[in-house]
Formats: sequence, structure tokens, C-alpha cells
Amino acid sequence: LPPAKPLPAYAAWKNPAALVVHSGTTIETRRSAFGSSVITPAQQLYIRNNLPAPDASILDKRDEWTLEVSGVKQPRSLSLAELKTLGLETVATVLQCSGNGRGFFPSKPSGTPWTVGAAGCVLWSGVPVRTVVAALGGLAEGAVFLTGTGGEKLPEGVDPLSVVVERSVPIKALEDCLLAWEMNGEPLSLAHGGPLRLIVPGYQGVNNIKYIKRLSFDASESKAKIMAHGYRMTPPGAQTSPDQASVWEMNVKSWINGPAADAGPVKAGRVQIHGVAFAGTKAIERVEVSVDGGDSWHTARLVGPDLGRFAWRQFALSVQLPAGTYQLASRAVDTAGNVQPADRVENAHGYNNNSWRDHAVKLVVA
Ligand code: MSS
Repeated sequence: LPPAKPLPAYAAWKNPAALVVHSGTTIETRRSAFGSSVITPAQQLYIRNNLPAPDASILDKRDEWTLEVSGVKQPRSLSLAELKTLGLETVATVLQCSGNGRGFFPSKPSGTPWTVGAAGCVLWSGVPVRTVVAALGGLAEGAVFLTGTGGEKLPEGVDPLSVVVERSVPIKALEDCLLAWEMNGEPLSLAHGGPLRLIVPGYQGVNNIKYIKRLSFDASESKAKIMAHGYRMTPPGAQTSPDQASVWEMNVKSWINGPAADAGPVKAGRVQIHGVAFAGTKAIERVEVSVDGGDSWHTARLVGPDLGRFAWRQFALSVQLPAGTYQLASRAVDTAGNVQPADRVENAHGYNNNSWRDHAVKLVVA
């Protein structure tokens, strides 16, 4: 094994034992570190930055951070202090990188080869975007997309649209969106987008804009490269193009976290198989578990608190396993009847992998 890379300075407070550091901007939670409770502690939550993280000084005067809002009847800038007076809600969401599961694509798409750890379930506190829109007189005519812009300082001498982290989502997401300043009960860290972050519950990670500086409601999608050409379901071998589906709502997905394959063999006898399941904007209806690679399935128990349809549900199945080698798999079904598929949708950049087969794990019982 190559020596583990150290955590970058802005994430030095994280738990190195729980993480795989792919690079200074891509850090993954170990499968065995998810544990068996519902909320992912900040110290072990994954990180993905498309640009270098901003200077930590942006957190010096959190309340003075400003957000410019346009595409409303009374467009203007609001300070974080003012946003805090407008409203308060807490929502639990799954934050997952669109490329989570890329590591299972045999085609080895370029990008971080995440397995399951570019995801977590966290609590966000902030003001609902709809409350902010109402305070600014409501939406202007013709808004079809909600667009968030990241507050990173852009490199000089390049077209800003080629680097800015700016993403648009369909306006229907407005109902659920939050401008968050707190995560898991603590002021939002720089690593996760402090002082202010856009949360789009049920949507892939890239749409959840950190250090948000601008929020707009427009008739068309952002022309930024990350929107027009990035994060699209590009067919294998094809060029990216704005007419391909964008990675927006997450699909139905589950995986097993324990017994952890990386923790060595387990003792023959009673075994608790457990994991997590989620389905974007839909709630989980049922999870099935297989110990024979998908030949037969058993309905698992949904356990732990139900933190709402945007959070993940824990599941557990108690089984009696004699010595042997088992292929453990899980398959989730959401309340709209969508069933987690056996196979991934092949695509050039390795997005949206929810194949139950790819996420199966080998368990040795001795
Ligand atoms: N935001 C900003 N501003 N910047 C960047 O870079 N990234 C993305 C999101 N947001 C960014 C942002 C991504 S891409 C992701 S995943 C996320 O974020 C992550 O988060 P965390 O907190 O974990 O780090 Mo893929 O789809």
C-alpha cells in the first residue's frame, strides 16, 4: 500500500482514520467508517472541491457575508445577518457526489474513483429559499431555473465561465431548497461551504453550492462550463453537450456498510447485515438484502429514526451464517415504485451509479 496522503490544511480537523485522501480536493469516507447510526459526523464526511477551497478568512466575519439575489421582484444583496432574521428550518439530506460509485465502472472513466464514501447524511439549518423569495416580492416573470454561484476567487486570465462553480436546477426544487449556515449543529465549516451554502435536497452534490455568493432565477440554465458541459449523462465515447441529461435528482440507491469487508472475517452464527438506502426526493419504501449475490432476497428491517424523505434510511437484516464465503447485496425500492437496478447506466464520466451488483460486497465467515 502507498503511504496515506495527509489531510489538507482546511480539512486538518477531520478524522484521518475514517477517510481515504485521494487528493487535496477529493476525500472519501471509508465504508467501514459509516458506522451504524443515521447522521454522518462532520469529522468523517467526504469532501469534493472543483476549485481550491477559498481562504479561511471568509469565515472571519460570517454575518457580513453577502448574497446577491436576482430574478425576483425586488432584487438586492442580503447579509447573512439579515438572512438569519428571515426564517429558520432544519432538514436532513443525503449529500452525495454525482461520481460516487465511479470506481465500479470497468471503463475507468476519468475522475476520482469513489466507491461508496462520497456521500453522507447530514443536518442543515438555515432559511428556506422560498422565504427569501417571498421577502423580495416573489419571483420575477419567466423563472424556469434556480441558479447558485460559488464564491471562490477565480484564477486570472481565463474565461470565468470556464471555471466558475455555477449550477442551475429546475425551479420546482425551490420549494425544498435551503440557504444553510449550520451543519450537524455547528457553524458551517469552510470545507463544507461556510459561511453560507445552497442545499438542494434530493439533488446530486454538485448542485449544492458552497460559499454561495449569487442566487438567481432565470429563463435559461447557466452558461458556465460546469453546467453546460460538465455533470451530464454523456454516452460512452461521445462529446459532452448541453442537450444531455444533467445530474440533478439522485436515483434510488443502497449499499451495505457492515459487517465491513475491510474488517476481516466474521464469526459463524448470527450476523447483523446493515447499510443505508435513499432515493433523492422520494422516501424509501423497502430494502431487500441478498447473501447469495442476488439469487434470492430477504426483506430487511428499516431501523433508526426516519429523518424525512431526503435523508437516508438505515436497514438491517439478521441472518444465521455458517462458515463460507458470501456475496452480500442490497436493493432499495422507493415510494414511487422505483427499484434499484442490477446494472449501472454506462456514461462517459461515471455518474449516477446505483447498480446493486456494483455495490455488493464479499463476506468471509469463518
Ligand atoms: N460548491 C462550490 N462553490 N465549489 C465546488 O467546488 N463542488 C461541488 C459541491 N458544491 C463545489 C461546490 C461538488 S461536485 C460536490 S460533490 C459537493 O459540493 C461536495 O460537498 P462536500 O461538502 O462534501 O465537499 Mo460532485 O457531484
